[in-house]
Amino acid sequence: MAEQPKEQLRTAPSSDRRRLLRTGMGAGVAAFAVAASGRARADDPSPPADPDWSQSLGPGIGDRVYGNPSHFEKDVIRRNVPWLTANAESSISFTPLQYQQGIITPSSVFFERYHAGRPTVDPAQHRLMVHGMVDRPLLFTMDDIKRFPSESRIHFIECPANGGMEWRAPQLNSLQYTHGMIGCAEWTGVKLSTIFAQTGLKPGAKWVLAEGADGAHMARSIPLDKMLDDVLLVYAQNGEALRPEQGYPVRLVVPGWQGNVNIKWIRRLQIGDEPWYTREETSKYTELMADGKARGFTWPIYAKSVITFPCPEMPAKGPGIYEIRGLAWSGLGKVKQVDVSLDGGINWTTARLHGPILPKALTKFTMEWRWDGSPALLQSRAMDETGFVQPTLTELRAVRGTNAIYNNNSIQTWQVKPDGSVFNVQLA
Ligand SMILES: Nc1nc2c(c(=O)[nH]1)N[C@H]1C(S)=C(S)[C@@H](COP(=O)(O)O)O[C@H]1N2
Ligand SMILES: [Mo]
Repeated sequence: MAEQPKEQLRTAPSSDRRRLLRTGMGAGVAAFAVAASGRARADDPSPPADPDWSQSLGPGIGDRVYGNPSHFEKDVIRRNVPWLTANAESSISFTPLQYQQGIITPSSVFFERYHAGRPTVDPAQHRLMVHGMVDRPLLFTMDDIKRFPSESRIHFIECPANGGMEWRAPQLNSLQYTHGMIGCAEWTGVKLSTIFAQTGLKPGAKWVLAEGADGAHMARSIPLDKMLDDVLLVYAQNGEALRPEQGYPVRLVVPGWQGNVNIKWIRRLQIGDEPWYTREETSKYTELMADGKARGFTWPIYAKSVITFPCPEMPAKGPGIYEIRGLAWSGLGKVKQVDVSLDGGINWTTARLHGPILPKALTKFTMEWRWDGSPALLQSRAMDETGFVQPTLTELRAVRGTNAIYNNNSIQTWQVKPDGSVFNVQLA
């Protein structure tokens, strides 16, 4: 908004200059009142007048309390789609991305995915067993794990079923439900390479089975190369202990790879020379292609982005100046560029990327938008540092068909109507 004439900025997007002149207050104060409330009367009790609460004491510091958001922020919560799963134990809740500011997802609203509910794991009792093609099979306590040299890194975790409901037609008019199976956090833990340096690895070792302690004993075969490259055994999230929802006391974070390999409540790592073909890599998490064959072991999350403002939950409020905001990510590395279209992909403008731009992390983008109130079709398109460009849904369907559930990284279209309301639509 830097090149905006000063006058327009001072009176704010939706101001009415005639109303300003009628207030009789100082010009600067009047402009502020109009900007904040859309109304300005000399007898208005709201600030800059002093309301009661600004002239008395508030509550003092608490004793041993864990803080909560303001109660005015009560809508910022995870939500689930009741018809999506048969029960709450094998289900998913969605991150309220429409409220996320910046790249970090607060731990309290980070999406949750359970195959057998959320176990209560006592860290004092928990053990991680490392065995198979190793020189020294070892059992690690949580104290053992925390003594090793640590790493803190910011990464997203996305379930590949994110957007899976949208393959055939738009289903849910909500950013939270079309894109909320993702979160990005600062994770702290130990590199797997540090753990394997303790156990040693036998020649020929190529695969690692990672298994959870929950009732599902969710287990995935992961190539040893990836494990040694950048995988972390994580015990902390956003500066505090991992949340039970995210796998307390310890989980895998497999940067850039689909959510289900990020095994939570991890209790076992077995080293082998071939994959195990568990239920999660045969019946589940394979992709049924148009020809009826299924492909398996599709690990990385490819370049993807979405506009978070405006969106169905966050409509525009009348013509004026806005900042289109969004998030972009890639499991292959850093986001290099994001383009935004206002006309359904005919014309594109390069958006501004905001730092930090980190590999395999959410990246914020913005673009100034002067909206004249005419209908618009908003889209964003991410490109990552490998040159991978986020596809349209039509392009994706041509390759993958419509049997698919997983890995829908297509360009999202938000239709903005003249009244500012926003709808999830798909272009033919
Ligand atoms: N042990 C175990 N690990 C698990 C799961 C599970 O049900 N059990 N769900 C997986 C799936 S499918 C996803 S998408 C991610 C979600 O991580 P989150 O719940 O921290 O968001 O955890 C993965 N790790
Ligand atoms: Mo998932």
